[in-house]
Amino acid sequence: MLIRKPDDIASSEITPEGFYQNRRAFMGTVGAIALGSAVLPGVARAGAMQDDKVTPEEDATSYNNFYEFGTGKEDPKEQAKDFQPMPWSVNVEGMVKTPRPYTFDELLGKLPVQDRVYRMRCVEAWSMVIPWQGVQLKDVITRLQPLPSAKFIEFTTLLDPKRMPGQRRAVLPWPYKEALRMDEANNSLTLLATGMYGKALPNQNGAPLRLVTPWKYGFKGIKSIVKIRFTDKMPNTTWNDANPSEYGFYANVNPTVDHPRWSQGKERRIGEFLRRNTLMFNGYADQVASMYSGMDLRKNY
Ligand SMILES: Nc1nc2c(c(=O)[nH]1)N[C@H]1C(S)=C(S)[C@@H](COP(=O)(O)O)O[C@H]1N2
Ligand SMILES: [Mo]
Repeated sequence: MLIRKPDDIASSEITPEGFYQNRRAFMGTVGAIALGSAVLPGVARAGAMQDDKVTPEEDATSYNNFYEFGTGKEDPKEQAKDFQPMPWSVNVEGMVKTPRPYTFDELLGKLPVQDRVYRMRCVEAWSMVIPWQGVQLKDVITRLQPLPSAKFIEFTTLLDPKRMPGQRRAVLPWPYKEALRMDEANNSLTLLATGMYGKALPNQNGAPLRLVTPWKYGFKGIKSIVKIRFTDKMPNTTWNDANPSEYGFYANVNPTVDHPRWSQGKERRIGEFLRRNTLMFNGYADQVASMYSGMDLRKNY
């Protein structure tokens, strides 16, 4: 069992401890873009609803899923603490004007910085509210100029068992891959995040660059991206490869479609005691539902 049932998550696992260590190492490296404009939780509220309080930074950086750094929720903070994300480059491949490696700055530099507070819902039925900094993926796509024939965009995480100790065990088919349909990628909600809580992205949250799609389950939010590929065929994705009966390509948050092993109707907001109802498309239906009109969302899960 790769993903545990929500009931298996002990409350002791969400206790933050010593989370500030190692943070400063990243300031001034990837910080340039992430800190381009200051944001404080509670100031930039775009995307969050009234009763959504920002999750304490301690929790968001000490209770993580990042199997490249261990399968336990507290493993990534510890096992990623010496990871050096910079220098970083992203290989752009496939149906695109100029396939080539891009440096971090070539890919993201000078694009408008976004501050977005998003609800994030893990398939394991816990959720958080995170203030992200990053760029809209659609701005990156415009810069890269995919060919009109491209229908999907695929992302791949770094493969380097020396730097990512979790990859020494075959708990998932490495490297981790995710993909979006091109209209999903060009939706205004979709971010390539470089920071959170006004700081450079911590290693355990996917430094230096990760995907954020708040209407989809968390596993779509691929971390530490080293490859972007444009294609006309629906790509395989890691969780779908690992367990096709449990994880589909679309992964839209849908409280009416249960996971085979548990209900998706409710969620535990990290830091809260009572469970909340999970909202269709995680509450972002206004912005995303039209992309799926005519699709059977029970089949296309
Ligand atoms: N490369 C990679 N990306 C990943 C994962 C992973 O194991 N490896 N886990 C996913 C899952 S299941 C979730 S819920 C989110 C968690 O993001 P967070 O730790 O920043 O909250 O990252 C996603 N991105
Ligand atoms: Mo997840």
